[in-house]
Amino acid sequence: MNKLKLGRNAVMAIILIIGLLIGLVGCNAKTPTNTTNQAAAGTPAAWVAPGQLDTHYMFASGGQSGNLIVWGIPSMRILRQIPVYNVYAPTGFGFTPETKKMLGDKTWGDVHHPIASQTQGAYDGKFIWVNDKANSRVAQVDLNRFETTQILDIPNMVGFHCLTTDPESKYLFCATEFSLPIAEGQKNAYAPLQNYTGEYYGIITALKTNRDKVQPGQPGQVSISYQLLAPPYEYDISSAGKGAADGLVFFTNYNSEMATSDIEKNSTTLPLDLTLVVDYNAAQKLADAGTYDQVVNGVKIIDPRKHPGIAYLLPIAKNPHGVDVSPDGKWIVYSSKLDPVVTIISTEKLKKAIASKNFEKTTWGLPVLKEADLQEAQIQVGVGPLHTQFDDQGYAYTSLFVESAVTKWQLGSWKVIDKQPVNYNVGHVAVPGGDSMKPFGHWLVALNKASLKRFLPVGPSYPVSEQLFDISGSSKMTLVNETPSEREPHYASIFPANLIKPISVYPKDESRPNSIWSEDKAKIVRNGNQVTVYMLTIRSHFKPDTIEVNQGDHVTIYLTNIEQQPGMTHGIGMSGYNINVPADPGQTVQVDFTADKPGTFPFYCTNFCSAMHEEMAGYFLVKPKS
Ligand code: CUK
Ligand code: CUA
Ligand code: CA
Repeated sequence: MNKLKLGRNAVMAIILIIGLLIGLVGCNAKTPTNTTNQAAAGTPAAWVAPGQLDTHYMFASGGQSGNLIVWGIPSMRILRQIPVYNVYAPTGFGFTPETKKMLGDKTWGDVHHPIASQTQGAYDGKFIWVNDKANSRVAQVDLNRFETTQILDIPNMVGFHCLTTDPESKYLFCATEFSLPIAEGQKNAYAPLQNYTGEYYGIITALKTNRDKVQPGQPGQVSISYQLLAPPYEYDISSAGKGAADGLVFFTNYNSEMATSDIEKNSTTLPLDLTLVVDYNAAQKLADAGTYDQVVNGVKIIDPRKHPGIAYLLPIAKNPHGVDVSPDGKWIVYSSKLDPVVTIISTEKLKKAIASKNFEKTTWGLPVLKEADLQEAQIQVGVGPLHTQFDDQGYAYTSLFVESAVTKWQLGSWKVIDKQPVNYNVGHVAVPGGDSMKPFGHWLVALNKASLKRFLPVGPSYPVSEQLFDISGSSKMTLVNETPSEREPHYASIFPANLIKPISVYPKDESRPNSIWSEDKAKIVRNGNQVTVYMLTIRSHFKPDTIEVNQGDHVTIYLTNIEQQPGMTHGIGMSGYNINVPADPGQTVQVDFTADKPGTFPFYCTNFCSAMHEEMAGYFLVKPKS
């Protein structure tokens, strides 16, 4: 998307010309402003009275904030920020040994795609996986605790963009956006750009979720299964098949031209780009049988050119971005950024063509399918289509970035039903369950990259905006609410609220290692220069509340909040040693540091827990060496 933003004017120009030629561009394509005839925001359909609960959760990408943002729908109230790739003081993320280790030396992530775990093709409310485009990582978020429980670095990829899962969420699939050379022991290996076509690769990674091995709150167990070499194109978005398309996974790319400079111009010379279709069962079978072609940085790599039956190239109209599979899997919907169309590929025709080896030619050693044979329809949705979601009534919704609108169309009849303006430059749209086999419909959120005059100004950059549409009617979509959000939003997963069942307290568990549950168990244990503090907290004190160590000691504090009242969080905050760790009711948290600075360090409870909250403090003393 970033590239698209940079080249917005150029892209606009090309598209407007195309649009004018085919008579598509009417007044809708003009830049919308606050004068568009949108319904007033916050209409009764979106009204959630004080004290009333929302009917849906939305887990939205927090972009460069590195967070997953949790909203209530339809109120658009922010309920929680779940830190994934960044230090976040309110939840102590990046302050405990486990979370420090998860983050490593990285100080940001670029969250694009929160992918909801599924069982039998339906959202099951257990996990969300999110990618980090910036640093090629994938993370697991546990919806029982609303916390990140794993961050996994993926070797041999730099900048991976898409993420998708199969209907049982056994696997996750992702692909490099930026092709690059691969080499043992290196993350960013060197090869001259002149050797691009021979020495650079696109990489597809298949991950196993191993989700059956994970108890709620336990670290994630996502592991790398294998990687596939792919032509050095720039892979954009992926969607795993389901239903009729089960076993396939689809990847778009916008640069089959293999441009390495002036990409804005040079990646737009072909009318069709060669997208990738992978038979992941066939590839997994090879990996399971121990068949692979090389191991690089610990990952088994399969070269699909040497194993026919794994990967195919499918030509799709100009610089496709999103690819989305209809709930029954019968239709694969490709959105062409630079053509005002979505192209519908028939899964039945695709499977037939693969089975009968009806290929046009070979490119990069991979068979190329004949698009004209597979195409079911091409729908004129409007200018700059990016992503499509589905509802439970047989309708599809495609975002139009350039036109700043959402088009509603019908599966099967391929008729456009409605188009509504959004404000402004929409990226993804999200519908509850809208990428699964069981969409719930009713709401659609447009995750816009900007807003024009919709909110009070906050300096030279505008807030981005998220706009809520009621799509429950059979024809018109109605704008009912909107809110500014964190830059920059991409995808979101929306759930009916009853699918999400977080714990309200950590149950008291005396067998939990290092926890203490009564004041007589509070103690400070010295072992050489290791000082271990077993501390508890309850309104309104810490026990022990005085800790004295020698300069140079290594200190570990296990703090157990023995409260069992929901919402009763305490926390330990201490300046001088950069300590800030909240403990939710019933939780045991760990603080680990070396007391290398002598002095007196008051610590205090960071959460206003009672009338005696401020009295809830203690002293940490470090006796100077000399
Ligand atoms: S991408 Cu952002 S609007 Cu990273 Cu899903 Cu299409
Ligand atoms: Cu405990 Cu404030
Ligand atoms: Ca292209």
